Amino acid sequence: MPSNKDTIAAIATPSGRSGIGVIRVSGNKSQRIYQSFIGQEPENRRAQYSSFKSSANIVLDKGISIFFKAPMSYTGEDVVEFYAHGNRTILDMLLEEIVTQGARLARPGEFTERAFLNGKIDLVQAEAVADLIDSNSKKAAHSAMQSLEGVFSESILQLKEKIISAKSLIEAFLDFPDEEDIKFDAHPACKNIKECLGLLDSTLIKAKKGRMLDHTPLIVIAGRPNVGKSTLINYFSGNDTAITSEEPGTTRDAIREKILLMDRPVTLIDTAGLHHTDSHLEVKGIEKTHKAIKQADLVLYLIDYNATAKNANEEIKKYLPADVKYILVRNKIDLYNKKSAKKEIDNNKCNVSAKTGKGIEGLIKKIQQALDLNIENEDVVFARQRHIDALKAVKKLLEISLLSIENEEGLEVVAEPLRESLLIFDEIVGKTTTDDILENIFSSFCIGK
Ligand SMILES: Nc1nc2c(ncn2[C@@H]2O[C@H](COP(=O)(O)OP(=O)(O)OP(=O)(O)O)[C@@H](O)[C@H]2O)c(=O)[nH]1
Ligand SMILES: [Mg+2]
Repeated sequence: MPSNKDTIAAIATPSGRSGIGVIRVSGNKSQRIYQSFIGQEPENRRAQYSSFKSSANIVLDKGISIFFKAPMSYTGEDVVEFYAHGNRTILDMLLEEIVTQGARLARPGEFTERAFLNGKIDLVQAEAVADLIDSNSKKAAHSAMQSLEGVFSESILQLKEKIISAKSLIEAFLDFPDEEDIKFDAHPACKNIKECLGLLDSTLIKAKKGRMLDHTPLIVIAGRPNVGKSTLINYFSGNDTAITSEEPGTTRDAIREKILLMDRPVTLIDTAGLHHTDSHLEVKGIEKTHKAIKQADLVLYLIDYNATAKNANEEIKKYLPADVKYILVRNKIDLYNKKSAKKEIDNNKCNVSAKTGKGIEGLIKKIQQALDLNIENEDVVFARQRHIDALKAVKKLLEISLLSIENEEGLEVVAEPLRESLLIFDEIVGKTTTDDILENIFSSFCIGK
């Protein structure tokens, strides 16, 4: 049975060739393992260049090792890191040797789990470590880094303190026996709870926006055959992702491409043209188009520039479910004379040429607006769903408490929801937690972190 007392080891860099590969060891056997590898006692936090030798005195590799004495280490335990050559076979040999010296292989996220259990970081910060590693845009990385630095935990603490003071204001009156006839002054407690609700609302807005950073929106390019769908995906991806041709019905399968739109990753799907056909293959492709449209966060519905508004409306009605967000994109404007090209100011309409790139910048802005992607300069919190759910639960409890004050219910009834919300805050930062929650959080980490 694995225990928190075991010394753990893992390769902390991805497999494949690289300049260096890192092996990390944590636990009370770290010092002994260092000594056996390097042949001398470690100096705390000093980089040492030397051979890494097996217990049979064979040089396995040469590199740098650093020993971090507890508690001033990532995990809070004795830690040693070996920086070897980035070759999987070498790293496997070194790891095998470390295991023979008494360490066991670490589970995913076990180093960070120990950092949490040893009080080096709270649970929100531990989650931020994984979010930072998984982040796929500058904004996401920046927000995860802020959480790791404790910004989100600090706002949780502020909320908690406000509730504690509201609760103590109420509990102070609970101590007076009824006969002393001292009347409860609800005003200060109400003020605190209302301030807390205001702070909670702004934290929830930031957290919900931050949640978007974790979601890669799906944008489906749809329309009748030959309107330029594949040409558009190729323009966005900057390469020949899809075959284009003047022959209608060229695209048969849905083609996915992940791109960055103003530093935000989005998935684009080029689809088979929508129309009535007897071709068995095309029918299969069109079924996939309908499926993709249903899953889309946004559809770019392409029509030819000279299509009438009536035709466009009929197509939209026929092919797009009512609840799907879409932008009507008139393509091939390069083929039409300037006079007839009117500027589209409508938010869900846009004129472009997928061939020349004309109007694409405007289309990108409309996509950003439609998907609310434009959070580059906004203050967001890289929150997880469990944080949002917890904050919402606290909001409900505070509202119940306020209502109880207004209804002049007993002070015990007023204080109880405040007590419950404090427990929720403790769960967010991991002051109280269950094995299931920890297992859920740390199992999604990579090995070696
Ligand atoms: N002039 C001009 N031609 C375009 C433009 N976009 C696409 N085309 C041409 O229109 C034809 C059809 O383009 P595709 O991108 O293959 O059209 P599609 O909608 O993917 O067609 P299917 O896959 O058959 O449904 C090709 O010959 C393209 O070169 C544009 O903006 N201007
Ligand atoms: Mg196509």
